[in-house]
Amino acid sequence: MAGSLFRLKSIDSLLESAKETGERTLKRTLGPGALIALGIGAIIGAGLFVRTADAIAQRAGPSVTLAFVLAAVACAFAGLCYAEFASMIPISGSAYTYSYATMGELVAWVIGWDLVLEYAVGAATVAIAWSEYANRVLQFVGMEIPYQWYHSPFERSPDGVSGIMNIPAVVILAILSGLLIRGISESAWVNNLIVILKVSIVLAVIFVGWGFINPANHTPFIPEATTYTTPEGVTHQYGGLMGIVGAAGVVFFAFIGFDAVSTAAQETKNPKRDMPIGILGSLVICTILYVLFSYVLSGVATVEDFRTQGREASVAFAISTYMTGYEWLSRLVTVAILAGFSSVILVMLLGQSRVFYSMSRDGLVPAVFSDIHPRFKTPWKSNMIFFVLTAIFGAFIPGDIVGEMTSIGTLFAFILVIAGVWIMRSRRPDVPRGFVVPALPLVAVLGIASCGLMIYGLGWTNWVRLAVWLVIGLVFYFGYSRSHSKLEGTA
Ligand code: ALA
Repeated sequence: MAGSLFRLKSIDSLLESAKETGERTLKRTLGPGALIALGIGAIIGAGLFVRTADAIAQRAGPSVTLAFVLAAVACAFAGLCYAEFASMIPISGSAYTYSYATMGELVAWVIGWDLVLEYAVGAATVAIAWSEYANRVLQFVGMEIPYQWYHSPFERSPDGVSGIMNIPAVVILAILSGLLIRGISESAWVNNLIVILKVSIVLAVIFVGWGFINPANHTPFIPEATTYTTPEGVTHQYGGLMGIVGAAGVVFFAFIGFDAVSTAAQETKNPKRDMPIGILGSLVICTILYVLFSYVLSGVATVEDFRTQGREASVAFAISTYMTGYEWLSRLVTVAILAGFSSVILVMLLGQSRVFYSMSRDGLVPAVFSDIHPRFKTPWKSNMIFFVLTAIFGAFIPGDIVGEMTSIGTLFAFILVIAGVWIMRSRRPDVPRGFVVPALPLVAVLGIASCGLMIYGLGWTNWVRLAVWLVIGLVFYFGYSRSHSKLEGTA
């Protein structure tokens, strides 16, 4: 039994099957600039425009800017490890596939299961964020969604109205799942357009907002350590060092997506040189933007604002409340944010169906997840199932809770990936790698330590959520996957 838990998919057979499906013949067209754009397109989203305000309100006040630096450093370590894996095992399926070939079936299962938190729950988080800004757009034309229909039952407005379900979140998930089922081709120019749009609004907020910073909002920059209880009754460490560490776990969400760069290793002209440039380049650019943006946001509005009426569509709120004369900017930002969020949701839903497609082909989840539509050639049943799952999360769970679940799940997956690269270096030094992580044991140790620190900072409620999720996964693994695995009987 112990042997079968650690049975490995052989790297050689993976490379063979990649050949059959033509994945090895991808054209090497991407240079460093294209990789950086790919990263930024997948990275900037709800993390910056919604979660930052939560991190200010619930965890760190203005010291959220330091939290962004901490999260970025951890991502850089993990990103390098992703790049080595991707250049060694160039096949879709991401961290799940890498770990199946290196740490065995059980770990692969845990990562695949965990990626549901990154992709599906992450998509729900961004959909909830989308609904806040969609309501804002409706307000421009004199309409408004009643509070109870764009909030979960666990939320309450400052004047005491209880949420029922978040309908706009379900609607956007339905539209984008439908698009995926019909099949979309990812096009570089749409991505470039979205990147330009996102970066422009971030820069506009930084430049215009700088003049509206009220120094009183930045004093003290690191609030005194205490606790804060959200209106939903969850208590967090606020202020001090732990406030920053907790906030880093929250805003870590804003960096998710850079792993998309590593998955393009096989389409990169010169992975050895371009991978680190693409990953670190997009991270450095986003970190600079994020630090400046959060400095401005926390300086323009007060912590109290972000705890009360500025809790929603926080950026639009801050501009229209404090930046007199810039209502037009608030409108522009709101519409652009909606477009930007939609592309992030799409990427996440797509990533989710790809991972479960790979798992289904390996027999670890039912065949329905790799059933391809005869005409559209997409895993449509999988898309429908994940629509239902994400819609339930989006409709009935508050955004900060799903956001933190996404962060903790992804951090855990990162730790396993970093460990995998380390293990692989000693077990299979012979397999050629397009990109090699420099100073490996050190980078791995620092990567694991920094991700672990953020998991610690997210607090016990999130540890319990992650543990419950993993236990459900293990029940499924032992009840179904182990006996249905295509490798059954081989170990
Ligand atoms: N990093 C992405 C976002 O912030 C997931 O929306």
